[in-house]
Amino acid sequence: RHKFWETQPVGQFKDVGDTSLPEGPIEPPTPLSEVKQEPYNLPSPYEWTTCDMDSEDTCTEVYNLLKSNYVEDDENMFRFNYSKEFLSWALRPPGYYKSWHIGVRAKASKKLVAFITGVPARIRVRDEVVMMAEINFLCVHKKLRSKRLAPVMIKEVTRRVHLENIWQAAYTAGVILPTPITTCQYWHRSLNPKKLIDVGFSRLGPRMTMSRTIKLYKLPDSPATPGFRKMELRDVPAVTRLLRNYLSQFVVSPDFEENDVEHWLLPTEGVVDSYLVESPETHDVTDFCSFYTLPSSILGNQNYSILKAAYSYYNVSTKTPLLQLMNDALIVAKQKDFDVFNALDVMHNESFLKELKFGPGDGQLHYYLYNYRIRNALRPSELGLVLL
Ligand code: YNC
Ligand code: MG
Repeated sequence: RHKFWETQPVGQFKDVGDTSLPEGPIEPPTPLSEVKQEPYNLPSPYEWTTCDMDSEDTCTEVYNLLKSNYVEDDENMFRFNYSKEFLSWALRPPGYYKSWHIGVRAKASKKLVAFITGVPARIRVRDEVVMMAEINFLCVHKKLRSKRLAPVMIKEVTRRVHLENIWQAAYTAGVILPTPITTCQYWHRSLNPKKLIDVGFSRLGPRMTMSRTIKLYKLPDSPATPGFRKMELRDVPAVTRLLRNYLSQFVVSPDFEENDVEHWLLPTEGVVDSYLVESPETHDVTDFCSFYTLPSSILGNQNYSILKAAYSYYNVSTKTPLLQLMNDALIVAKQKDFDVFNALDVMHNESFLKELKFGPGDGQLHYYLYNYRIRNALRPSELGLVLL
């Protein structure tokens, strides 16, 4: 059934429930001298390119490929529209490798037709911290689909990850592959219900009028929690401590150090927003919330072309109830003119989703590890990892 994935060191469907298999790496690392030195072969009209994401022009080419060919919802009404600033942030964390930003060009026209990326991350699985690649932005131009290009791209990124002496990876996909470590659901909180209904993102509930719906989703003009403010550079040590302590309770999570927190969580205009609660009495940082900006193109609507979406990222509450903290996050997202606030049912998110009027989405998001077996699938609430 999975001609490619059956050949890969991933948990296989036939092994689900087999408790005799050990947790951890499926294959041992090989000596670096035994890693294939040349790129995999592409069909002859195409060639490999390493994408220099420092270059404005390359960033624009990648942006345009994804804008027209990346992930759509099941009904093909929306397509992710990652901004250039976002791509530049997502692909250049501390210690990134340019060689992991892989493109495919048509030899004749030099047009970029496919893409896949990795970035390095320390991921903790139970009490082991494992160096991994986070694989993202796999995309093949619509006109080149179903030609088995994706397996070649995956093998090539794997080869380049191996060349850096890294043997594990983490990734998410909307499709079921062998085999998810957990399956999560997206929940959506309307901030601009009229637009969401107009573009077909949501529907008017039964026995609901537009004006009742608008009233239902109304939010206060400003956050309620005393000491709630934007995160600043000087907060990096306190946020790192808060986050490390919080994430340690989940089975799988990133192992963030200060430089990671500075990169991934310090606010970047139009890319990532982070807020914290500084106790007005002690000046301790007690709570933290964050979301990233990922608009979607609206396909074929007369009135609107972009859906502005915020995605819940990492949130930590120690003093402010999580419900109140996330309500404040909704308020600032509304102030920033987002149309919708999305969250997965990971970590402790279930505790606020229903009460804060999030509704369940249709698509599911499956999480995977490459070359690392987990004995039993996790519950989403045991997962402390959000990929972009
Ligand atoms: C997918 N999303 O099952 P089998 S998510 C992984 N992730 O293989 P072809 C996928 N594999 O089943 P197409 C996949 N989608 O025969 C399909 N596959 O074993 C598998 N869409 O290849 C599929 N982006 O080239 C099958 O298919 C084989 O032309 C078929 O290309 C697929 O970024 C794709 O959804 C997804 O652009 C590129 O449909 C194309 O359809 C497309 O004939 C729209 O491929 C955009 C989209 C995917 C977003 C993402 C995470 C990717 C993870 C890749 C796996 C990484 C493994 C770890 C590597 C490092 C290891 C180390 C160390
Ligand atoms: Mg293909």
